[in-house]
Amino acid sequence: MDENQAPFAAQKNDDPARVEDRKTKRSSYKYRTIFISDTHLGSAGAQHRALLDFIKYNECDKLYLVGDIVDGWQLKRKWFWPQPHNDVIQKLLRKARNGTEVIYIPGNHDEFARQFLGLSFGGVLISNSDIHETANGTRFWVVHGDFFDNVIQHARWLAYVGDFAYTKLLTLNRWLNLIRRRFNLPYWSFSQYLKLKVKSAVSFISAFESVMIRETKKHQCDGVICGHIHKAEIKIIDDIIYANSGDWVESSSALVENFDGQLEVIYWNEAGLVSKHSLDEMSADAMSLAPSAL
Ligand SMILES: [Mn+2]
Repeated sequence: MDENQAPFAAQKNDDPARVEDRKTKRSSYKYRTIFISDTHLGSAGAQHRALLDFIKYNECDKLYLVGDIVDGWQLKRKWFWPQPHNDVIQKLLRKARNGTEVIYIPGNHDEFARQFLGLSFGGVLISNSDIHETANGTRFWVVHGDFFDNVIQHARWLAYVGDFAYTKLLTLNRWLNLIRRRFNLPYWSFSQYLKLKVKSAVSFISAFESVMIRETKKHQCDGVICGHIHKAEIKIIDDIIYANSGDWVESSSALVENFDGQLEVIYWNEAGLVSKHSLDEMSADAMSLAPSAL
């Protein structure tokens, strides 16, 4: 079966990153580096179940939090901080205590953290951006990406309106998936589906990607790792590697670096790994977003 066509297919057992947990019978994965972004803790859309499971069953030497980890915009509107969101923060801090190097790059939704740039809290270093060198010597510029998003830079109120509509869409998405869960159907992201269908969203994504590539060349790096647009990706544009760590409100996705330096996009849900995509396997149509049943 073609893996790209079957997003919910079981993974092969010869996966080098896989380590069996004898007690739980669950697979644990170990990576050189993990990149997660756009978890939007403090907003109702945050998929804390999938995220907690991901943090539990994935280990790494270095962890990048690539922005919008906490949603300060939503919290300002209405305080919402359930226990599982707290658990996510606790588990991330525990990783830092247990020897994982954690670097937190604030985004636009958690820009309050930008006042602490260069400081370290509980072993978590806060930085505006970073250069990450992979095991095979590829240099990546790691940044959230909102600095180069014109809508947010030039018309802040417009970004808030967009955020409001987006929050409504995520609410609809949540209801849809509550119903799907009741019928034992797998999670399906309505908002990601729309994003890929709506022309203006698609052209926004490609405009964002072009700007990131241009900026990466200025920084003299081989590639860029960013978040912000909630669309996990790894591909080559104009000889530069464009990688996006995705999000945990729509698609539950992350970016990982294996010990040989290869990057992969992974999709996760509350029951574990859904699918993995390396640079070669990712293509515009390989997104595992088509509804299996609706
Ligand atoms: Mn953002």
